[in-house]
Amino acid sequence: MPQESTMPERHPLNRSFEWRSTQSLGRLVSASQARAFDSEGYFVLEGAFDAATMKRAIEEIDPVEAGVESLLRAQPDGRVFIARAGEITFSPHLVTRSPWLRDFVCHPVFQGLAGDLLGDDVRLYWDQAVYKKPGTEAPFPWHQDNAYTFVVPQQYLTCWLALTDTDLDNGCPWVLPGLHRHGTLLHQMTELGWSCCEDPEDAVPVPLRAGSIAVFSSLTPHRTGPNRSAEVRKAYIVQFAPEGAHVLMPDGEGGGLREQRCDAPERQFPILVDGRPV
Ligand SMILES: O=C(O)CCC(=O)C(=O)O
Repeated sequence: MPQESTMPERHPLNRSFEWRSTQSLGRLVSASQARAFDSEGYFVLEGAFDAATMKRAIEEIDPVEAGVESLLRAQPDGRVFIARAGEITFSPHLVTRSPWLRDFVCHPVFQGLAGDLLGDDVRLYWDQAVYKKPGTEAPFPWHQDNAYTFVVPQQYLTCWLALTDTDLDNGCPWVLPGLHRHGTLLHQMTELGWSCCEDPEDAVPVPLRAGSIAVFSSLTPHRTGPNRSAEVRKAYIVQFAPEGAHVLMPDGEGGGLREQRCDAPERQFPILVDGRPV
C-alpha cells in the first residue's frame, strides 16, 4: 500500500471514511477470502458458474448488446459517453430486459457473497455487461466504481463475472490492492473515462476463466487492458449495496446535491431481507 505521503488525493465528497471490515461469514466467503477482501480489496471466486450457465447468460445478453452496438454506430463519432462502437460497449440494467438475468442476480452465489460482505439486507445496485471488442488498444482507465456515481455508503460490492475466458491478451481486469481503505479518491475525467491514477506500481492482473468472479469493493481501483485477441471479451458486472444506500446527485442549477435512494423497484430490488434470500 502506498505511504500516506504518496497517497492520491481524496474525492471532495469523501470527507470521512472508515473501512468497515467484513462482519459475518458463514454463507459462502471463506475466512481467507474475507481477509483478502479487507486487506487487498479483492479476491477471485473460481468456477462460480458452469459453462452452460455462462452460455445461457451470453444468449440473454448478446441481442441487447447488438442493439447497443447499433446505437453507437448510428452516432456521428461512434460514441456515447465512454462507449465506443467496435471497441467497448456498456449494456446496463439487463435485469429489466431479461427475466432469466433477473433470477440469475439472485443466485445463491451472489446472495452468499453479498450477505457475507455487506450484511443481512442487500439490494442489487447496478448490473451491466461490458464487451471489449478485438483490436481495442485503449485501456479502460484506473478508477473506483464509486467515482462514476457517488454512493453512500461508499463501500459497496462489485462482482466482475467473466462470461468468456479473459487474460492479459484480451483485456482482463487489473486491481490496485490496498487503496480501498481510504474511500473514494479524486478522479479526473479523460476521454476514456474517469481516472484516479496512471501506471501505478503494485498493480495486479486478474485473469479469469469463464464462470469465475473477481469480487472487489466499489472502492478498489481497477482497470482493464487492450483486447489484442480475435474474440470479444465479455463480462457481466453485478453490483450490490446495503439496504438504505443512496446516491448523491447534482441538484439542478444551484450546485447543490440531493440524495436519491437506490431502490428503483425494477432494477434495484432486494436480494436478501433480514438475512433471508428473496
Ligand atoms: O470491463 C471492462 O472492460 C471495464 C469495465 C469496468 O471496469 C467497470 O464497468 O467498472
